[in-house]
Amino acid sequence: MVSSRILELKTQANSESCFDVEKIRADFPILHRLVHGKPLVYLDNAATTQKPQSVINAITDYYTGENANIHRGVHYLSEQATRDYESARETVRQFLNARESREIIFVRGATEGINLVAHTFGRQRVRAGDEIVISAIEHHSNIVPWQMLCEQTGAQLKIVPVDDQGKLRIEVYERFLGPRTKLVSIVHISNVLGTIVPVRRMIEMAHHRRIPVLVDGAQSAAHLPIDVQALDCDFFVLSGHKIFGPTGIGVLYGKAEWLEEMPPYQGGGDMISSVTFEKTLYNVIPYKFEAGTPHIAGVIGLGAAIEYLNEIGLNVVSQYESELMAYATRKLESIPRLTIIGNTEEKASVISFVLADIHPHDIGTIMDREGIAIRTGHHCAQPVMNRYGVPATARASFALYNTKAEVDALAAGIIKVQEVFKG
Ligand code: 7TS
Repeated sequence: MVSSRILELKTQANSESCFDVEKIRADFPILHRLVHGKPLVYLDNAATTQKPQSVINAITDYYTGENANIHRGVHYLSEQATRDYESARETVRQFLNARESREIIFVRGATEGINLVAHTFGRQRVRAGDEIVISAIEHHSNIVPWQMLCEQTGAQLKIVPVDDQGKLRIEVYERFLGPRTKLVSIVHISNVLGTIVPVRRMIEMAHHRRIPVLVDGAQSAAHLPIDVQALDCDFFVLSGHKIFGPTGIGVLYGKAEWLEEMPPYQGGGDMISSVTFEKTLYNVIPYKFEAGTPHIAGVIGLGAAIEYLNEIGLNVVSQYESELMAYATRKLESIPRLTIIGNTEEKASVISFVLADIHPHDIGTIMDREGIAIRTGHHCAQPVMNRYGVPATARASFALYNTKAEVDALAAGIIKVQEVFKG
């Protein structure tokens, strides 16, 4: 008993001493620039995160000293580029704790990952009368591909509703799961409400009925440790640019048994094992899904981003960010005429809010003059706006390099907006 308490204190002390936010900020060159003559306060991390120097260096080093196409040359540079590309795949495998690296497919981002599954798994398995279950708090990229599939096949979307706080109504979800359900595709963390969706439990419920589940991890992978084996999800997607890596690169994880069964997504080089005009034989996974020259520099940059995150540790990040979220929530709640949209207990990294009588776009514009970058609009989640009866929200979204001082600047900025409109 005593020793476990000592261990707990040691772990706590460790995580505090490991997390030095100023040291982390020093790794991100852009955080030191001015915007409109003021220090940049970057609170638009749900849209994209900034890049540490190590990621920028990895990309520069690749183009400076190693650029070559992969999987096809016997020359030195091609072999080195291939090694680095494949070693990044292994880095991603460990990051997600996938069983095998062939379960890791490089795509352009979360959007392409979802489209890939809709086009392959979806077209192969979904028929008229079937159902696909999503939720009321999805990003458009986890709505539209399924709508398109439904239009093509005659299948139907079932939308799990959300309560006033932003929590999914699990009892309705459970009722939706039935013999016609072919897939559940569900967000892990909402990009508007910040809700952490209980995906583990939802996957378990779906698996009871042998229904596969895709998890949209676009907003979770930078904030929570992900273990696809523990989640037991069938598919998981993420975007590199939201986890401190480059744009244009992302990951689709899929269980090998699904990926092997699925037809290819695009045809071209690298995805074949042999081609004649009569018949083409496809390559093994993951290559079957990686047609054409991939985003090699992007993959190498993503590998560097994950190595950067690994050095800090997502457990430590998650603990730091939840303290920052609690601080920011208290601070914003104390501002009169401000309403936070999304108030579940389980929230991460995102605070959406509205101010009485002031359009979010005006909030964003005035904040920008203060050097504060927040997002305003519908955040590519128009159904969420409709659900809460607002045309748009202002959204502050946090990452591991944000500080309490920046939260104070945000709050001061909001008060300034209110003063401008009072005047
Ligand atoms: N899923 C979620 C939950 C997202 O938040 C986003 C992007 C995507 C999928 C798509 O990611 P992409 O990298 O393929 O574009 N979300 C946001 C946002 O909140 N503001 O800008 C992009």
